[in-house]
Amino acid sequence: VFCQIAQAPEDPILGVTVAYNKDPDSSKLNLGVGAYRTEEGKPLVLNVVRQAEQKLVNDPTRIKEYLPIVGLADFNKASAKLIFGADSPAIQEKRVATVQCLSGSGSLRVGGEFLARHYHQKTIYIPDPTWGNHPKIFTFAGLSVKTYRYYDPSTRGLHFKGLLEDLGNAASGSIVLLHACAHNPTGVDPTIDQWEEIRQLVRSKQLLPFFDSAYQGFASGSLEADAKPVRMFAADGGECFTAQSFAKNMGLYGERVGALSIVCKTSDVASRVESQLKLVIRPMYSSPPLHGACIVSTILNDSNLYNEWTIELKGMADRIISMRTQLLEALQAKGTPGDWSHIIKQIGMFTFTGLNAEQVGFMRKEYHVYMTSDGRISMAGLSTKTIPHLANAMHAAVTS
Ligand code: PLP
Ligand code: TYF
Repeated sequence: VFCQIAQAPEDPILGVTVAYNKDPDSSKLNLGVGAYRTEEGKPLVLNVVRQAEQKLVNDPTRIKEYLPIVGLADFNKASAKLIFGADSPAIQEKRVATVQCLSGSGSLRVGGEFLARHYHQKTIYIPDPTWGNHPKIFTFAGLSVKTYRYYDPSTRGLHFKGLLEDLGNAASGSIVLLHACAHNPTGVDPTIDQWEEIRQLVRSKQLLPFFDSAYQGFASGSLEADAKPVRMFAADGGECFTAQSFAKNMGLYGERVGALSIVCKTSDVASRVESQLKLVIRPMYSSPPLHGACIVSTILNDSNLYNEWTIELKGMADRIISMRTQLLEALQAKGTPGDWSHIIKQIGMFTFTGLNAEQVGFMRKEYHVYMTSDGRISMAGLSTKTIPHLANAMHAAVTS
């Protein structure tokens, strides 16, 4: 058996790191994967995470029992509060079913499979472009994936007209995936006024909104501002799905901690929805991991740690924003042809540079700069020290 099995290709994003690791050049730069790095190029464990872990380790009552299928109750409550807001009517009316899942990816997968089993419409509209894992997650969950226009390469901004047209033409009831903030890979988000128009269209066509919130706090540095679009939808009384990740905003990547929340019409519906989510989760992985949920719960439920977290989070967001300014200034100083102002207009972890696959290939070969073939660079992988090298590579790519 398996003698004929084909070698699978590397993942388009994670494969960039594989190639980077094999490169012996000392000037190499990995701007592929969206993972935060310090100014020294090192992964960062937040100080509040260390403190929470100390508290957990020093507590002799902590045991390693299985969590329930739906995960840690205190974590679930605090996660819903974080994304929907403490004063959210949906939470107060107990209309939200929240289950702890394996980070953002697992939350999307569980939500997708729940919809494939229990929702009358099996089509999900995802933005074009979107995070490369989205179409795969939803297809394997049993949904049928279509796209809506999102990005306009000619303006390097939102294709708002195309978005409204495509969602306007979607069959009533279709599911719509929306990036809550810091759209990956484009770094282009709708304005609040545009979100309001999207919300009205979604509700008038009875589309079902499914938010992917992987960057709360990372876009603007404010947890509240980045949750605004989700809160607009959660506050209008209609249904809303949200997949939350703590990978980036708490730096808990490998702990795989996240949550799926489903806002329902009544508390009775929410409790039946939760009972069905358990039937999705049990045969998939039985129950979620304990450690990451305890860390998040400790931080979110302690006002001192929470405040410290918001400061550290803002520090990460601000460093990324400062990388944007520095990169733009470096290109302008070199007189690199073209308008590069989108570098500071886009938000979140990534800049969608507009460089094409050939230029990306050139930069990898000649400058050992690694990024995804769509021209996305992770701003979090840059530092003041490495920006000149990137600017040289980009300048050469567009002038050679
Ligand atoms: N959704 C988007 C848009 C992302 O960019 C990511 C990670 O990069 C995820 C979801 C999920 O990540 P994780 O499963 O590590 O939470
Ligand atoms: O950089 C990105 O867009 C993501 C990062 O288990 C990622 O693909 C990497 C590993 C993982 C989840 C997300």
